[in-house]
Amino acid sequence: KRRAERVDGAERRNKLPSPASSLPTDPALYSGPFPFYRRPSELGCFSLDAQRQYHGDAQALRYYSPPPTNDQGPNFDLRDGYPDRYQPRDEEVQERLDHLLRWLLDHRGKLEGGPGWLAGAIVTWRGHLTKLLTTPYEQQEGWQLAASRFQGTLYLSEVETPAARAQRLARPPLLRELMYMGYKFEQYMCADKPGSSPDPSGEVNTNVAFCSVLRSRLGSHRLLFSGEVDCTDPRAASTQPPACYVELKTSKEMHRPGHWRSFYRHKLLKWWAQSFLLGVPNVVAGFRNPEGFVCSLKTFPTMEMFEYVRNDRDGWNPSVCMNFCAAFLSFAQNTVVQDDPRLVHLFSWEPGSPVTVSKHRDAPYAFLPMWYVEAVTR
Ligand code: 0WD
Ligand code: CA
Repeated sequence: KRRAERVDGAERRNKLPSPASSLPTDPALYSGPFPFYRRPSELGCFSLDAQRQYHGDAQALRYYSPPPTNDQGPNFDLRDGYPDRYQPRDEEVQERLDHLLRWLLDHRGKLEGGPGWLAGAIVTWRGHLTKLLTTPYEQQEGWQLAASRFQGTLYLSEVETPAARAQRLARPPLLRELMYMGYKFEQYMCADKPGSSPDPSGEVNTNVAFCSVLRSRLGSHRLLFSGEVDCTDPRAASTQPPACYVELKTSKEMHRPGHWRSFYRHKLLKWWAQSFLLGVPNVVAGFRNPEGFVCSLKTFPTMEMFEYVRNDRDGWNPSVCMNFCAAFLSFAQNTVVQDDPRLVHLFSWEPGSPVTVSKHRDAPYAFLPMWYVEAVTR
């Protein structure tokens, strides 16, 4: 009996600290100094065509081609072509990490940092990291992230929450048109070739995408992620990606100081998080009037966005965003210890609550496809 107790005690002492069961998201808990974030470097890219088929090249990359600035300014009708020249992507198809895994399968043997690098990395979409960055300030929409460890690497893939799915299926017609207008703006601002002009007479097909694949590091967390890039600026000071990339956005025209304040507090936070992660230096906004016309453009350098809220007590702080993201990645690394592509830890968050975890096996949460697991295992 005494021996059994001793063994128990020894086991207890040798046991690794059990991971926390939840993670708080209050901004006040993450207001330390800005953590280390390695300047993202592009490892490669891929394209998705009009049929949403993968190509291991830059064929879908477009070129920034703003209207000449000598006249009165733009007059883009964002509703033109809706709905007859609109081919929206089928949102019922859950692609999860598939396209990024296809790229990784083709390039994993030649990654810089050597063969061990990937085993210590986190693989995900940039959009998932954006959601983590904005979590301490988000008051509307929760999220779910599925996590699996496989050959050391931690893979993170978003799961559509039941609320988000319900909202998507009940999306009001005006909101559908507003989504189209964002893509139409891209068509007015981008050309297919470096020297040419935009052609707004064609179709808007949201299956088409150009994705950059990058490497970075947040604190001790190695990152390999991919993000969709709107266009490259052939006249940018640096021709080296991601420094030549431009993000395009539309937003409502603003007329009162209160409108601008609210824009800085909410929209600019999301714009900053998305472009900062990938290293996109400029976001070009088109402001649309109530009739759906863009009559003014404004460039927001990503590194200057924080200045608009620096002295605002209800503003956001980049350090809080990055510290929370680093804390979540540590939380996930410490929670997902078993190496098993069929095992999923589901991290769930709703505004006003901490991040919680649940454990699942196989369908519907397992997301690493068999073609990937088998190809990497052999
Ligand atoms: O599996 C999933 N749950 C998700 C997959 C969620 C979000 C995106 N994706 C896919 C998209 O289909 C796309 O191929 O990942 C790729 C984009 O990844 P990302 O760059 O990490 O995503 P994000 O930064 O959220 O969005 C970048 C752009 C958007 O631009 P705006 O200006 O609206 O932020 O990607 C487009 C959109 O143009 N985009 C999408 N396009 C089609 N379907 C989607 C989507 N679900 N989400 C974003
Ligand atoms: Ca965009």
